[in-house]
Order: sequence, then C-alpha cells, then structure tokens
Amino acid sequence: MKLIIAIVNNDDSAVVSSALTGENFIVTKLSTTGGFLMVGNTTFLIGAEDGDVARVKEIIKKYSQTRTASNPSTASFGRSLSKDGLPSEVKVGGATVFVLDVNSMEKY
Ligand code: 2BA
Repeated sequence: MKLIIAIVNNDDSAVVSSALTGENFIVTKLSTTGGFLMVGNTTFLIGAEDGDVARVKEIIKKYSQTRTASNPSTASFGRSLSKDGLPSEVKVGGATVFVLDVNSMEKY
C-alpha cells in the first residue's frame, strides 16, 4: 500500500476530489499554505493499493492546471529579507505529488 500526498491548487481541488471519490478512492483534504507564495492550496492524502497509484496520479494530473502567479507575497521575504532576487512570476503546479510506502493501515 502507498500513501499519496498531492498538493493541488485550491481552484482545482473540488474537481480533483470529485474525480477521485467518483472512482471510489478514499481521500482526505487538508487546507494548506505554500511556503513561498503564502497562498492557500489543498493537500490530499490518499491511501491506495500499489496497483491503483498510477490511476490516482493520472486523475490528479488530468485535473490540475499549471498557472502563473505574479508578485510573490512579502511573506516570501523570509528567503532574503528583501524582494531583490525573487522572481516576479512563478509557475505553479499542476500538482506536486509524493508517493510513500505504508507500513500498515488499520481502521478501528
Ligand atoms: P509555494 O511554496 O507557495 O510555491 C509556489 C511556486 O513558487 C512553486 O510552484 C514554484 O514554482 C515557486 N517556488 C517555490 N519555492 C521557491 C523558491 N524558494 N524560489 C523560487 N521559486 C519558488 P510549485 O513547485 O508548483 O509548488 C506549488 C506548491 O506545492 C508550493 O507552494 C508548495 O506548497 C508545494 N510544494 C512544491 N514542492 C514541494 C516540496 N518539494 N515539498 C513540499 N511542498 C512542495
């Protein structure tokens, strides 16, 4: 079994969620914030059988769009304490996906 952690743009999260649950995958959605732009995004936790991982990734990829974000927030100043050196535009997404091995999963 794998745990898929997928960070998705908030604007895509509803459709990603519907597509996954529509194929009977069980998902947990967390409200998260990107550390660079300091803008809300959605992190999905999906426990899936090894053989389902490719399908889950396919669905996430299909519904996660790439966007351009301009003017990184002043919260990004933590990197250098000034806007100097920060890109004026960054490409965000589609999705960032991690796949982790699961030692065990139990439900009580
Ligand atoms: P943020 O951290 O807000 O990053 C938004 C976008 O800004 C990133 O898009 C990337 O294009 C750019 N960016 C991030 N850190 C940067 C830096 N130090 N210098 C210059 N540009 C930077 P994505 O790579 O598509 O990431 C979208 C969101 O996914 C991120 O939001 C973060 O919440 C998450 N993420 C991406 N890679 C991650 C990783 N390796 N570990 C944990 N979270 C990650």
